[in-house]
Amino acid sequence: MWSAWGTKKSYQSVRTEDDDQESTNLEELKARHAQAKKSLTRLLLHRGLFVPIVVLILLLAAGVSVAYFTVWRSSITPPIAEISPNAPATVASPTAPGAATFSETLSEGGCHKRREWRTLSQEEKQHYISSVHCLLDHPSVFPGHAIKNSTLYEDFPWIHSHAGYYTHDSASFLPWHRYFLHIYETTLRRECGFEGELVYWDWTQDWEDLAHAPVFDGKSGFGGDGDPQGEVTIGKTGRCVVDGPFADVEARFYDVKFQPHCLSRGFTDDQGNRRIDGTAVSPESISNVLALDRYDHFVSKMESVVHDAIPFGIGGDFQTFTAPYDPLFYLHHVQLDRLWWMWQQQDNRTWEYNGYKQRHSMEMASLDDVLIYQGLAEDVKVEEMMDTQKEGGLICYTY
Ligand SMILES: [Cu+2]
Repeated sequence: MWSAWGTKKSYQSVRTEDDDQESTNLEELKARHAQAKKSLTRLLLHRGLFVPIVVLILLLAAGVSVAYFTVWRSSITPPIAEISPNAPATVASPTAPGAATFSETLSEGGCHKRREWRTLSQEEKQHYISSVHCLLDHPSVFPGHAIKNSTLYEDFPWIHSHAGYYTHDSASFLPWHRYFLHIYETTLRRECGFEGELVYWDWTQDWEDLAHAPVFDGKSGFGGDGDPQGEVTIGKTGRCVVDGPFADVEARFYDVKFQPHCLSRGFTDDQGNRRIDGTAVSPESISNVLALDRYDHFVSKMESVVHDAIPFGIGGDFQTFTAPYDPLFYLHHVQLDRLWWMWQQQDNRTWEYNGYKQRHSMEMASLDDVLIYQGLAEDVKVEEMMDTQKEGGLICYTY
């Protein structure tokens, strides 16, 4: 036979010599094997074991097939919860990859920095948008309320048009909205897996052509103007927003009136020009407002000049007290909050607070005043909203 160190050639020559002997052995083996097979079959039939063994083999084969099919199916089919027939194709999962980059914005004080919309990556924009959109899939926190069977998304315009109404035209305009934004942010995190911070729209960068700002992008933003060919839904110019991820938003209220309609905007003028006047949010206008040194003067100009320009320019839902139906409301108000924060940084004005306590009231404002949220969250004192980085405070962020 072939020795371990032999070449292939030497093996072949040895094999030729042993050929006859090997074929004899093979015949003998075959005969023995046939004999053994016959004996075994006879034994099985004789003892009545043949049928139970065949059944056992068939059962085992079936079990293996079912297990294999289950594993294969789960590898190609996502869980049912992920297949929502109503989810728009442009909306990614709230835990989209890339979301984690939001968390790399810690300031020196350990609080997160809020950023401008256009500095976000595509993934971060998608993550923000899909987190906001997710509120539409959650039930209202007000069971048995006037907005029964509504969504968590709708709770925010509801509270803004009720409790929030009284804070406009008063000192509490800024602190009330500061906490309102915080409630929104924590709701997004808790209910929708949001991993970032709220973002702002710095309109001073677009003031010369607000109507074409990146926030209105139909693919990477919040959709554009209402359809100029469409019918007027609300107000004088509000028409259905038909592009972007929020074109499916159904607003049931217009201010305090029950008037179901599509999310609407209207900034195309009678001549068909898409235009929003940005004079009030130009860098010059903003620096004039930031130069005011009394809180009551500052808050008044902030609301009546800077704040009003955007909702009245965009029109539709945004221009009334149910403005938070428009997702841009939040980016606009974070920018207003940022300007207040900038104003507070000058000359140690963090704790400056004066003016009238609330709308239609002649009572003077104080840091002890309570800001009311009617159950959307716990009420808080104005004092809690003055420093965005107070140790042990309710809020922790910077710009
Ligand atoms: Cu408001």
